[in-house]
Amino acid sequence: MGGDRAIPALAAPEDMGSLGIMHLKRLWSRLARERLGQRDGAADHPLDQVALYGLDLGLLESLRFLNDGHDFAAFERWVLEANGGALDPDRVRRVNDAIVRMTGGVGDPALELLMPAPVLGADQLAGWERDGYVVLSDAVDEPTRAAVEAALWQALDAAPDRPASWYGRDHGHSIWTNLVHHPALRAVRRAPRIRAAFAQLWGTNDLWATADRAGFNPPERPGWQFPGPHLHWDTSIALPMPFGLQGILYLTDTMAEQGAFTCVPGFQHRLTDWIAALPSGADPRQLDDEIRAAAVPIPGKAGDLIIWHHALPHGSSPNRTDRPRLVQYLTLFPTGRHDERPWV
Ligand SMILES: O=C(O)CCC(=O)C(=O)O
Repeated sequence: MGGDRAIPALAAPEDMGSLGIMHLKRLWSRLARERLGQRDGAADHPLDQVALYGLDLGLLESLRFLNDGHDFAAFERWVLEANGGALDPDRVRRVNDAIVRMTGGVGDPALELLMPAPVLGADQLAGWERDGYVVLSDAVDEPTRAAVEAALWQALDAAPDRPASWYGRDHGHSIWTNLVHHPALRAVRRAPRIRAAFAQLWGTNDLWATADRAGFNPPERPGWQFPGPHLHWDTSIALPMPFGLQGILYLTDTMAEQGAFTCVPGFQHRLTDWIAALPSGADPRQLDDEIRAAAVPIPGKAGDLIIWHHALPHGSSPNRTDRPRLVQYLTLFPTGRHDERPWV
């Protein structure tokens, strides 16, 4: 922990620290200054996202670590540790190139990522336009899927054939787990078919995958009721709603009643009118019965990825089977894309 209360200078984005990564020192110095009352504005947020997600670091865990007041050397050690002790030089090059481009410089044409071949067919795209979600089957190959499933069982210290081990886990009464940094989850974030699907929907391959968690939704039983998430939005619902995507990978076959991902198909087309029709003073996040009745659970096979438009109210659902639901959450977003709307 840094005991020094002197306000550090705001580092330049191109300050590479000892790991050779741009922007990390600036992020550290900005937050250190903020803790001492010196606010430097929010203009850096798109850079934060690329630097952190580019290195497989979650946004919240990173901010939590930095807000604990560690010095920069400790932050660099933490970054290295989260990456298994070594950084992939290609990743570092790509992160630095994106930071250069985002701060007005010229990127290296050799690092430009061409659009991959499309993986979503005409029917899927028509369904996407109508419903605001799409299911990509075989999103990862079987060894990649199986490795994440195994990593999750191991992280939970649980086993498929020991139902008693599915409950009482140390992350509490939640379907979110703490499993983020594992080579198997990282492989999913880099899976070519997943990237191709997001590239197709975004219209660019200049994308970054979020470092998000794995999830475990066990069957309900006395003492363990489904804790949510119930239908909600993760984004501001200030209008106009920009384009945005979220995703979930089923690690095992998932029936509709097995705690499946649930959403209100087509709501991306209705959001504006629905908000306009709300009685004055109504809280739009208190979803009404009509919306709840329109929510549909989306079953899928192991290896299916569901991508949804972030304007859809969505959530998980109670698991009424005898098998748990195992998933990995992730989304991919373009370089420089950052939602600056106020939270509504
Ligand atoms: O786990 C699920 O099915 C829903 C996930 C969710 O609500 C979210 O990612 O915001």
